[in-house]
Amino acid sequence: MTAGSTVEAVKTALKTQAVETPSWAYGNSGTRFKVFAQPGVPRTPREKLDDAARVHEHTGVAPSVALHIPWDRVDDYAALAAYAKERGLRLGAINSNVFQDDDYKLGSVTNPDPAVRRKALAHLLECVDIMDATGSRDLKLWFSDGTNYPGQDDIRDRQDRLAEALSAVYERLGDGQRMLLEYKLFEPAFYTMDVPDWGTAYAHCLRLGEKAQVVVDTGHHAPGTNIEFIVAFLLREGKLGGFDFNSRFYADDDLMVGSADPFQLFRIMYEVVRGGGYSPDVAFMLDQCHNLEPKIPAIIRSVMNVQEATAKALLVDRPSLAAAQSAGDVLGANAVLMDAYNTDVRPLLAEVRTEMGVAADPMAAYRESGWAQRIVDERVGGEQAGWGA
Ligand code: PSV
Ligand code: MN
Ligand code: MN
Repeated sequence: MTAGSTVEAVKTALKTQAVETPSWAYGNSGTRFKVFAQPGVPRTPREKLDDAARVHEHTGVAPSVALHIPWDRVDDYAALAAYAKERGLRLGAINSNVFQDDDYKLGSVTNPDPAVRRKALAHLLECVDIMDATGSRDLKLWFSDGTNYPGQDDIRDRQDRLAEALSAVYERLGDGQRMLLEYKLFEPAFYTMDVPDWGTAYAHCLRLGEKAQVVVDTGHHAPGTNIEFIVAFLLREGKLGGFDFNSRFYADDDLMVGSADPFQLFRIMYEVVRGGGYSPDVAFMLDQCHNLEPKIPAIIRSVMNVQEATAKALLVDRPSLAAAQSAGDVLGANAVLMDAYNTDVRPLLAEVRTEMGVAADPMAAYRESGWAQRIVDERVGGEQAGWGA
Protein backbone atom coordinates (compact mmCIF):
# COMPACT_ATOMS: atom_id res chain seq x y z
CA MET A 1 0.00 0.00 0.00
CA THR A 2 1.32 3.42 -0.85
CA ALA A 3 1.80 6.00 1.92
CA GLY A 4 -0.34 9.17 2.01
CA SER A 5 2.54 11.49 1.20
CA THR A 6 3.28 9.41 -1.90
CA VAL A 7 -0.30 9.77 -3.07
CA GLU A 8 0.14 13.54 -2.90
CA ALA A 9 3.29 13.23 -5.04
CA VAL A 10 1.37 11.09 -7.53
CA LYS A 11 -1.37 13.70 -7.72
CA THR A 12 1.16 16.47 -8.29
CA ALA A 13 2.78 14.45 -11.08
CA LEU A 14 -0.56 13.76 -12.72
CA LYS A 15 -1.36 17.47 -12.81
CA THR A 16 1.71 18.11 -14.95
CA GLN A 17 0.85 15.50 -17.58
CA ALA A 18 0.45 16.67 -21.16
CA VAL A 19 -1.08 14.48 -23.86
CA GLU A 20 -0.89 15.82 -27.41
CA THR A 21 -3.91 15.17 -29.60
CA PRO A 22 -3.59 14.70 -33.38
CA SER A 23 -5.40 17.10 -35.70
CA TRP A 24 -6.33 14.21 -38.00
CA ALA A 25 -8.25 12.39 -35.27
CA TYR A 26 -10.84 15.18 -35.37
CA GLY A 27 -11.44 14.69 -39.09
CA ASN A 28 -13.12 11.90 -40.96
CA SER A 29 -11.23 8.65 -41.40
CA GLY A 30 -11.91 5.08 -42.31
CA THR A 31 -10.45 1.98 -43.77
CA ARG A 32 -9.51 1.40 -47.37
CA PHE A 33 -13.04 0.07 -47.82
CA LYS A 34 -15.10 3.05 -46.65
CA VAL A 35 -14.98 6.35 -44.81
CA PHE A 36 -18.21 6.93 -42.85
CA ALA A 37 -18.52 10.72 -42.66
CA GLN A 38 -19.84 12.17 -39.41
CA PRO A 39 -21.89 15.36 -39.14
CA GLY A 40 -20.18 18.31 -37.44
CA VAL A 41 -16.66 17.21 -38.29
CA PRO A 42 -14.19 20.13 -38.75
CA ARG A 43 -13.69 21.62 -42.18
CA THR A 44 -10.52 23.58 -41.45
CA PRO A 45 -7.45 23.39 -39.22
CA ARG A 46 -9.02 26.14 -37.09
CA GLU A 47 -12.13 24.06 -36.51
CA LYS A 48 -9.92 21.14 -35.52
CA LEU A 49 -8.32 23.41 -32.93
CA ASP A 50 -11.78 24.46 -31.71
CA ASP A 51 -12.51 20.77 -31.04
CA ALA A 52 -9.12 20.18 -29.45
CA ALA A 53 -9.82 23.10 -27.12
CA ARG A 54 -12.89 21.22 -25.86
CA VAL A 55 -10.75 18.16 -25.08
CA HIS A 56 -8.33 20.34 -23.15
CA GLU A 57 -11.10 22.24 -21.37
CA HIS A 58 -12.66 19.04 -20.05
CA THR A 59 -9.48 17.10 -19.25
CA GLY A 60 -6.98 19.85 -18.41
CA VAL A 61 -4.12 17.74 -19.76
CA ALA A 62 -4.34 18.03 -23.56
CA PRO A 63 -2.71 21.41 -24.21
CA SER A 64 -1.16 20.79 -27.63
CA VAL A 65 -2.20 19.60 -31.06
CA ALA A 66 -0.04 17.83 -33.64
CA LEU A 67 -0.39 18.98 -37.24
CA HIS A 68 -0.03 16.89 -40.38
CA ILE A 69 1.24 18.66 -43.48
CA PRO A 70 -0.33 19.05 -46.05
CA TRP A 71 -3.57 17.96 -44.35
CA ASP A 72 -3.34 21.10 -42.19
CA ARG A 73 -1.86 23.41 -44.79
CA VAL A 74 -2.61 27.10 -44.17
CA ASP A 75 -1.19 30.33 -45.58
CA ASP A 76 -0.06 31.68 -42.25
CA TYR A 77 1.20 29.22 -39.64
CA ALA A 78 2.09 31.92 -37.14
CA ALA A 79 -1.55 33.06 -37.30
CA LEU A 80 -2.68 29.47 -36.74
CA ALA A 81 -0.39 29.28 -33.70
CA ALA A 82 -1.92 32.53 -32.41
CA TYR A 83 -5.40 31.09 -32.95
CA ALA A 84 -4.40 28.04 -30.92
CA LYS A 85 -3.00 30.25 -28.17
CA GLU A 86 -6.25 32.19 -27.90
CA ARG A 87 -7.92 28.86 -27.19
CA GLY A 88 -5.45 27.86 -24.50
CA LEU A 89 -3.58 25.49 -26.84
CA ARG A 90 -0.27 25.34 -28.59
CA LEU A 91 0.77 23.66 -31.81
CA GLY A 92 2.80 20.52 -31.24
CA ALA A 93 4.67 18.13 -33.47
CA ILE A 94 4.69 18.73 -37.19
CA ASN A 95 4.03 15.44 -38.98
CA SER A 96 5.49 15.26 -42.45
CA ASN A 97 3.65 13.50 -45.22
CA VAL A 98 5.66 11.96 -48.01
CA PHE A 99 3.27 9.12 -48.65
CA GLN A 100 0.23 10.33 -50.52
CA ASP A 101 1.53 11.64 -53.84
CA ASP A 102 1.67 9.48 -56.97
CA ASP A 103 5.36 10.33 -57.17
CA TYR A 104 5.95 8.30 -54.00
CA LYS A 105 4.78 4.99 -55.41
CA LEU A 106 8.29 3.52 -55.19
CA GLY A 107 9.27 5.51 -52.12
CA SER A 108 10.01 9.08 -51.07
CA VAL A 109 13.48 9.70 -49.65
CA THR A 110 14.54 6.18 -50.66
CA ASN A 111 13.05 6.31 -54.16
CA PRO A 112 15.48 5.18 -56.86
CA ASP A 113 14.69 8.39 -58.78
CA PRO A 114 16.78 11.32 -57.48
CA ALA A 115 14.12 13.84 -58.60
CA VAL A 116 11.54 12.20 -56.32
CA ARG A 117 14.06 12.13 -53.49
CA ARG A 118 14.66 15.85 -53.95
CA LYS A 119 10.92 16.54 -53.86
CA ALA A 120 10.51 14.54 -50.64
CA LEU A 121 13.44 16.25 -48.98
CA ALA A 122 12.06 19.66 -49.96
CA HIS A 123 8.82 18.77 -48.16
CA LEU A 124 10.67 17.70 -45.02
CA LEU A 125 12.65 20.94 -45.01
CA GLU A 126 9.43 22.90 -45.52
CA CYS A 127 8.10 21.18 -42.40
CA VAL A 128 11.02 22.62 -40.45
CA ASP A 129 10.14 26.08 -41.83
CA ILE A 130 6.64 25.49 -40.50
CA MET A 131 8.08 24.53 -37.11
CA ASP A 132 9.90 27.85 -37.06
CA ALA A 133 6.59 29.65 -37.62
CA THR A 134 4.52 27.59 -35.17
CA GLY A 135 7.18 27.34 -32.48
CA SER A 136 6.93 23.54 -32.60
CA ARG A 137 9.77 21.55 -31.10
CA ASP A 138 9.33 18.23 -32.89
CA LEU A 139 9.35 17.09 -36.50
CA LYS A 140 7.81 13.64 -36.75
CA LEU A 141 9.07 11.58 -39.66
CA TRP A 142 7.29 8.52 -40.85
CA PHE A 143 8.17 6.97 -44.19
CA SER A 144 5.89 4.64 -46.08
CA ASP A 145 8.98 3.72 -48.11
CA GLY A 146 9.69 0.09 -48.79
CA THR A 147 9.32 -2.65 -51.35
CA ASN A 148 6.71 -5.28 -52.11
CA TYR A 149 8.81 -7.93 -53.80
CA PRO A 150 12.24 -9.48 -53.30
CA GLY A 151 14.63 -7.88 -55.75
CA GLN A 152 12.40 -4.87 -56.39
CA ASP A 153 15.13 -2.49 -55.20
CA ASP A 154 18.44 -2.69 -53.41
CA ILE A 155 17.79 -2.86 -49.66
CA ARG A 156 21.17 -1.43 -48.75
CA ASP A 157 21.13 1.42 -51.28
CA ARG A 158 17.78 2.45 -49.86
CA GLN A 159 19.37 2.72 -46.41
CA ASP A 160 22.06 4.97 -47.89
CA ARG A 161 19.42 7.21 -49.47
CA LEU A 162 17.49 7.34 -46.21
CA ALA A 163 20.62 8.29 -44.26
CA GLU A 164 21.40 11.06 -46.73
CA ALA A 165 17.94 12.62 -46.42
CA LEU A 166 17.85 12.31 -42.64
CA SER A 167 21.21 13.98 -42.39
CA ALA A 168 20.07 16.92 -44.57
CA VAL A 169 17.01 17.40 -42.37
CA TYR A 170 19.08 17.09 -39.22
CA GLU A 171 21.42 19.84 -40.41
CA ARG A 172 18.44 22.13 -40.95
CA LEU A 173 17.09 21.76 -37.38
CA GLY A 174 17.39 24.85 -35.24
CA ASP A 175 18.25 25.13 -31.57
CA GLY A 176 15.67 23.41 -29.44
CA GLN A 177 14.23 21.49 -32.39
CA ARG A 178 14.25 17.72 -32.68
CA MET A 179 13.42 15.07 -35.24
CA LEU A 180 11.47 12.03 -34.13
CA LEU A 181 11.90 9.01 -36.37
CA GLU A 182 8.97 6.61 -36.41
CA TYR A 183 9.23 2.96 -37.43
CA LYS A 184 6.61 0.56 -38.67
CA LEU A 185 6.85 -3.16 -39.33
CA PHE A 186 4.82 -3.27 -42.51
CA GLU A 187 2.19 -1.39 -44.51
CA PRO A 188 1.97 0.04 -47.04
CA ALA A 189 5.01 -1.93 -48.13
CA PHE A 190 4.66 -5.66 -47.59
CA TYR A 191 8.13 -7.10 -48.21
CA THR A 192 10.55 -4.56 -46.74
CA MET A 193 9.91 -1.29 -44.97
CA ASP A 194 12.93 1.01 -44.94
CA VAL A 195 12.38 1.84 -41.24
CA PRO A 196 10.69 -1.33 -40.00
CA ASP A 197 11.73 -1.42 -36.35
CA TRP A 198 13.18 0.44 -33.39
CA GLY A 199 16.66 -0.91 -34.08
CA THR A 200 16.78 0.67 -37.53
CA ALA A 201 15.38 3.94 -36.21
CA TYR A 202 17.80 3.87 -33.28
CA ALA A 203 20.84 3.23 -35.49
CA HIS A 204 20.01 6.17 -37.76
CA CYS A 205 19.29 8.45 -34.79
CA LEU A 206 22.50 7.45 -33.05
CA ARG A 207 24.58 8.45 -36.07
CA LEU A 208 22.71 11.72 -36.49
CA GLY A 209 23.13 13.06 -32.96
CA GLU A 210 21.17 14.04 -29.91
CA LYS A 211 18.46 15.99 -31.73
CA ALA A 212 17.37 12.75 -33.41
CA GLN A 213 15.14 10.56 -31.29
CA VAL A 214 13.01 7.48 -31.82
CA VAL A 215 9.23 7.63 -31.60
CA VAL A 216 7.32 4.51 -30.61
CA ASP A 217 3.92 4.11 -32.25
CA THR A 218 2.29 1.42 -30.16
CA GLY A 219 0.48 0.01 -33.20
CA HIS A 220 3.56 -0.59 -35.32
CA HIS A 221 4.94 -3.87 -34.02
CA ALA A 222 4.53 -7.56 -34.70
CA PRO A 223 1.95 -9.25 -32.48
CA GLY A 224 3.51 -10.30 -29.19
CA THR A 225 6.33 -7.73 -29.31
CA ASN A 226 7.33 -6.59 -25.83
CA ILE A 227 6.95 -2.85 -26.31
CA GLU A 228 7.85 -1.98 -22.74
CA PHE A 229 11.24 -3.58 -23.26
CA ILE A 230 11.83 -1.28 -26.24
CA VAL A 231 10.76 1.68 -24.12
CA ALA A 232 13.10 0.69 -21.28
CA PHE A 233 16.00 0.21 -23.68
CA LEU A 234 15.51 3.48 -25.56
CA LEU A 235 15.15 5.46 -22.34
CA ARG A 236 18.35 3.92 -21.00
CA GLU A 237 20.10 5.10 -24.16
CA GLY A 238 18.55 8.57 -24.01
CA LYS A 239 16.87 7.95 -27.37
CA LEU A 240 13.14 7.87 -26.65
CA GLY A 241 11.62 11.04 -28.08
CA GLY A 242 7.97 10.19 -27.69
CA PHE A 243 4.99 8.01 -28.35
CA ASP A 244 2.25 7.77 -30.90
CA PHE A 245 -0.32 6.09 -28.66
CA ASN A 246 -3.13 3.94 -30.00
CA SER A 247 -4.45 0.40 -29.60
CA ARG A 248 -4.43 -2.54 -31.92
CA PHE A 249 -5.96 -5.95 -32.09
CA TYR A 250 -4.43 -7.00 -35.42
CA ALA A 251 -2.32 -4.54 -37.43
CA ASP A 252 -2.08 -0.73 -37.32
CA ASP A 253 -5.66 -0.41 -36.09
CA ASP A 254 -5.34 3.11 -34.60
CA LEU A 255 -8.03 2.42 -32.01
CA MET A 256 -8.36 4.37 -28.77
CA VAL A 257 -5.25 3.92 -26.64
CA GLY A 258 -5.84 1.60 -23.70
CA SER A 259 -8.95 0.10 -25.27
CA ALA A 260 -7.45 -3.16 -26.53
CA ASP A 261 -4.86 -3.83 -23.86
CA PRO A 262 -4.85 -1.50 -20.85
CA PHE A 263 -2.37 -3.78 -19.09
CA GLN A 264 0.16 -3.24 -21.88
CA LEU A 265 -0.32 0.52 -21.60
CA PHE A 266 0.33 0.27 -17.85
CA ARG A 267 3.48 -1.78 -18.43
CA ILE A 268 4.73 0.81 -20.91
CA MET A 269 3.95 3.68 -18.55
CA TYR A 270 5.69 1.90 -15.71
CA GLU A 271 8.90 1.72 -17.77
CA VAL A 272 8.46 5.38 -18.67
CA VAL A 273 8.20 6.34 -15.00
CA ARG A 274 10.97 3.94 -13.98
CA GLY A 275 13.29 5.17 -16.72
CA GLY A 276 12.88 8.91 -16.07
CA GLY A 277 10.72 9.34 -19.17
CA TYR A 278 7.87 11.05 -17.38
CA SER A 279 9.24 14.39 -18.49
CA PRO A 280 8.69 16.95 -21.23
CA ASP A 281 11.53 15.28 -23.16
CA VAL A 282 9.20 12.40 -23.98
CA ALA A 283 6.19 13.51 -26.00
CA PHE A 284 2.96 11.68 -25.21
CA MET A 285 1.08 11.96 -28.48
CA LEU A 286 -2.02 10.16 -29.68
CA ASP A 287 -2.13 8.82 -33.24
CA GLN A 288 -5.61 7.46 -33.64
CA CYS A 289 -8.52 7.41 -36.04
CA HIS A 290 -12.12 7.29 -34.89
CA ASN A 291 -13.91 5.62 -37.75
CA LEU A 292 -17.15 4.60 -36.02
CA GLU A 293 -17.32 6.41 -32.71
CA PRO A 294 -17.85 10.17 -32.25
CA LYS A 295 -14.45 11.78 -32.41
CA ILE A 296 -14.21 14.31 -29.57
CA PRO A 297 -15.47 12.00 -26.80
CA ALA A 298 -13.25 9.23 -28.18
CA ILE A 299 -10.26 11.52 -27.80
CA ILE A 300 -11.34 12.52 -24.29
CA ARG A 301 -11.64 8.82 -23.42
CA SER A 302 -8.17 8.18 -24.83
CA VAL A 303 -6.64 10.98 -22.78
CA MET A 304 -8.33 9.55 -19.69
CA ASN A 305 -6.99 6.08 -20.49
CA VAL A 306 -3.45 7.46 -20.66
CA GLN A 307 -4.02 9.21 -17.33
CA GLU A 308 -5.29 6.02 -15.70
CA ALA A 309 -2.31 3.98 -16.88
CA THR A 310 0.02 6.74 -15.74
CA ALA A 311 -1.60 6.96 -12.31
CA LYS A 312 -1.23 3.21 -11.83
CA ALA A 313 2.40 3.34 -12.96
CA LEU A 314 3.12 6.19 -10.55
CA LEU A 315 1.47 4.22 -7.73
CA VAL A 316 3.82 1.26 -8.03
CA ASP A 317 5.49 0.83 -4.66
CA ARG A 318 9.01 0.96 -6.01
CA PRO A 319 10.91 0.38 -2.76
CA SER A 320 8.88 -2.81 -2.16
CA LEU A 321 9.36 -3.83 -5.77
CA ALA A 322 13.12 -3.31 -5.56
CA ALA A 323 13.27 -5.27 -2.29
CA ALA A 324 11.35 -8.19 -3.78
CA GLN A 325 13.49 -8.11 -6.92
CA SER A 326 16.78 -8.14 -5.08
CA ALA A 327 15.54 -10.93 -2.82
CA GLY A 328 14.72 -12.95 -5.92
CA ASP A 329 11.09 -13.03 -4.82
CA VAL A 330 9.46 -13.60 -8.20
CA LEU A 331 5.87 -13.80 -6.99
CA GLY A 332 6.29 -10.96 -4.51
CA ALA A 333 7.72 -8.63 -7.16
CA ASN A 334 4.97 -9.51 -9.58
CA ALA A 335 2.37 -8.91 -6.86
CA VAL A 336 3.68 -5.39 -6.20
CA LEU A 337 3.25 -4.51 -9.85
CA MET A 338 -0.17 -6.13 -10.06
CA ASP A 339 -1.37 -4.35 -6.91
CA ALA A 340 -0.74 -1.03 -8.63
CA TYR A 341 -2.36 -2.19 -11.86
CA ASN A 342 -5.42 -3.45 -10.04
CA THR A 343 -5.94 -0.21 -8.12
CA ASP A 344 -9.06 1.67 -9.16
CA VAL A 345 -7.52 5.08 -9.83
CA ARG A 346 -10.69 6.72 -11.03
CA PRO A 347 -11.52 8.35 -7.66
CA LEU A 348 -7.93 9.65 -7.41
CA LEU A 349 -8.15 11.13 -10.89
CA ALA A 350 -11.51 12.73 -10.11
CA GLU A 351 -9.82 14.43 -7.13
CA VAL A 352 -6.90 15.52 -9.30
CA ARG A 353 -9.28 17.02 -11.84
CA THR A 354 -11.30 18.84 -9.22
CA GLU A 355 -8.11 20.30 -7.76
CA MET A 356 -7.11 21.39 -11.28
CA GLY A 357 -10.44 23.12 -11.73
CA VAL A 358 -11.72 20.82 -14.48
CA ALA A 359 -14.68 18.47 -14.46
CA ALA A 360 -14.34 15.37 -12.28
CA ASP A 361 -16.02 13.43 -15.12
CA PRO A 362 -14.76 14.83 -18.46
CA MET A 363 -17.01 12.55 -20.54
CA ALA A 364 -20.13 13.77 -18.76
CA ALA A 365 -18.97 17.38 -18.91
CA TYR A 366 -18.53 17.12 -22.67
CA ARG A 367 -21.92 15.47 -23.08
CA GLU A 368 -23.58 18.24 -21.10
CA SER A 369 -21.68 21.06 -22.84
CA GLY A 370 -23.87 20.94 -25.95
CA TRP A 371 -20.78 21.18 -28.20
CA ALA A 372 -21.65 18.00 -30.10
CA GLN A 373 -24.98 19.44 -31.25
CA ARG A 374 -23.53 22.90 -31.83
CA ILE A 375 -20.97 21.70 -34.35
CA VAL A 376 -23.60 19.68 -36.18
CA ASP A 377 -25.79 22.81 -36.44
CA GLU A 378 -23.03 25.26 -37.31
CA ARG A 379 -20.69 23.33 -39.55
CA VAL A 380 -22.84 23.15 -42.62
CA GLY A 381 -21.45 23.59 -46.11
CA GLY A 382 -17.82 23.28 -47.06
CA GLU A 383 -15.79 20.12 -47.12
CA GLN A 384 -15.13 18.11 -44.03
CA ALA A 385 -11.53 17.40 -43.17
CA GLY A 386 -10.31 13.90 -43.66
CA TRP A 387 -7.41 11.93 -44.97
CA GLY A 388 -5.89 13.76 -47.86
CA ALA A 389 -7.78 17.00 -47.11
C1 PSV B 1 1.66 5.69 -40.06
O1 PSV B 1 0.92 4.53 -39.93
C2 PSV B 1 1.36 6.69 -38.96
O2 PSV B 1 1.38 6.04 -37.72
C3 PSV B 1 2.29 7.86 -39.00
O3 PSV B 1 2.47 8.43 -37.74
C4 PSV B 1 1.55 8.80 -39.88
O4 PSV B 1 2.02 10.08 -39.92
C5 PSV B 1 0.17 8.63 -39.27
O5 PSV B 1 0.07 7.22 -39.12
C6 PSV B 1 -0.93 9.17 -40.08
O6 PSV B 1 -2.15 8.70 -39.64
MN1 MN C 1 2.06 7.08 -35.94
MN1 MN D 1 0.30 4.11 -37.82
